[in-house]
Amino acid sequence: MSNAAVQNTTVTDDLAAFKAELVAIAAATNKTLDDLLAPVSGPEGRVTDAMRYAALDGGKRLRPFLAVASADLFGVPRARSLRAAAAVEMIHCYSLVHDDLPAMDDDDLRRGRPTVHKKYDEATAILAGDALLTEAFAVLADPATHPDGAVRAKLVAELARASGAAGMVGGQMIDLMAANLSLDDNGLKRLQNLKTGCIIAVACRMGAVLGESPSGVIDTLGSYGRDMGLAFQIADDVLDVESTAAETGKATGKDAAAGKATFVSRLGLEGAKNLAQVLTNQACNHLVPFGNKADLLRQAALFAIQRRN
Ligand code: GRG
Repeated sequence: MSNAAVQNTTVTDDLAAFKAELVAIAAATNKTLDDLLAPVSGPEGRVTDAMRYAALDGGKRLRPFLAVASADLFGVPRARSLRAAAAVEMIHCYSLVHDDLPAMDDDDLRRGRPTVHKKYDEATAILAGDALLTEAFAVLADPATHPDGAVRAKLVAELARASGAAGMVGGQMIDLMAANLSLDDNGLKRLQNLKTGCIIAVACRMGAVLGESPSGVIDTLGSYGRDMGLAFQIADDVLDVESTAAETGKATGKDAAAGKATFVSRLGLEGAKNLAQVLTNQACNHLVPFGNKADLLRQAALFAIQRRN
């Protein structure tokens, strides 16, 4: 790790302001999701119940925070940015529901509770994931998200690209094949950028799109999100080794047991932590043009590597 990179950071270690805002945005996101995913009667209500189980009550809501805090840089009304935040969280929750299925990671525990297929059944979990995925785009396409149809179309295109085969789904495909691929460091970075980084980056990009920012500004926030997303994933690999299921609310130690390359297996614990710190500094450097207005985003980058769950 370069000392210059570490010294270059202007991030304060005091995350109190960030943590308070994370809690406030999480509460507002929960309310938005609760309204958008209203229960329905009739037999089809089972899938809505499963969607609510997957999306409400739990999770750090880091992606909603990033969407809202990025939009705040441009004075976007919260009524709009919270809808974008809810859409990103719906995609994230769908990905967790499908990732937990027996055909993928086969997990029984998520956010400290039984996974959706354990609580309901596999078919219901597949449908709940499908419906969260599609509902996310319905939310973005609604004029309540932004009065300008061109902005709404851009939001839809951004989230679709980040979620699909060239983004998160592509990353998940590589991950499922990873044990047989002998990935090198760059291969592992590419996998994690796609699987985890794309959705984190698009949350930031969507804030700038809502603010009707020029493409250079959208890209700058996306670069922040990409670097902090990779640091977040490295921290996840470290937590997978250093923490317990009681702390994280999900199974730990599974990647190593499956023989998958992780940042810890390739770089060692200290090497992985150092790389996460370098990426955090790099993420913060992208925020320089925004000055003090971006302090919460700086603290979010630090939180991504300091968290215990
Ligand atoms: C099934 C298409 C498809 C994709 C799955 C996101 C994902 C791709 C799988 C999740 C597996 C995993 C544990 C990835 C590591 C990083 C990560 C995304 C962790 C979960 O995100 P957090 O920590 O979770 O933000 P909460 O519960 O806080 O929202």
